Amino acid sequence: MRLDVVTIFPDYLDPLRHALLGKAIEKGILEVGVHDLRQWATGVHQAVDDSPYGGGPGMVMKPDVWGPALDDVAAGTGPAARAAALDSAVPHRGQARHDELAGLPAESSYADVAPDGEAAGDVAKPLLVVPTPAGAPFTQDMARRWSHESHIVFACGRYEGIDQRVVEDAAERYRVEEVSIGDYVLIGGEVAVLVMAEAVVRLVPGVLGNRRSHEEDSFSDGLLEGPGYTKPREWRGREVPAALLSGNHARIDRWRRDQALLRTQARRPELLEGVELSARDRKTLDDGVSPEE
Ligand code: 6GU
Repeated sequence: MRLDVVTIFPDYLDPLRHALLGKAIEKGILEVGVHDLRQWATGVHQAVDDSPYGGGPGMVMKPDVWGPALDDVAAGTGPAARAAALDSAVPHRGQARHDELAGLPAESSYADVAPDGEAAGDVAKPLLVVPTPAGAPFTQDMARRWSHESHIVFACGRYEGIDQRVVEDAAERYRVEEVSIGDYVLIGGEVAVLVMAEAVVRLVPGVLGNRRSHEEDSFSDGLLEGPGYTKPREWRGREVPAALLSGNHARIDRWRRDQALLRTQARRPELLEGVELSARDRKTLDDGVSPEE
């Protein structure tokens, strides 16, 4: 999977190199390019924004800067062809490309065949994600779908957003999604990109050591995940719940399901509407306690 981020604050994306995502880069599963939008700015002031038509506060990011930037990042041309990979990134498919090593602009730096047996062609149109508080909610389902993409480009807006024509025009070269990570306003899309990149990349096979470890995540069955415990068995006078010490796997599974149900009822009751409940599930929710307790 290749991720490209276009931003006026490239340093903000440094955490993509660390921990889980850095590991994925080192393993060759992930390739990351961060591009400074100002490379596409023209004129003496290198302006990337201007006052909004119709008046009002703030500034809107200029289409004549974003348009060429997204063209180049889709094609791997122009400024997008060089200095794309972060320090720890190893180019995927194992080998550095000679044009990159020579610092030469290539016709296209990206492989033109999508992985996972996808044919090159229209399905190979990269996904353009535009983070905005006015977007559709980013969900675990979206993260799962995006984990199969071969190329995702994130366009980080600041100020009052990007001229809307950029999003419309980009649909010629990309599949475009405007998304929000929650009902609050951030200064720009950079932190939202870190959130989405981590949610997506951890689902790519080979990134997490244990494949089962996301089958039981919160949301994977529509419920919040219940509490977890490790040694010691008693700590500061608090015991690990007896069901977990029973060695009876049916009882343990039932207890875990009950904890997930009760926690979801307490914290996110609206999620229960999307979950298929057995008679036993309903009894736990009605009683407010697990029968395995
Ligand atoms: Cl994706 N961007 C910005 N700027 N603010 C947000 C957001 C995204 N999601 C919630 N608030």
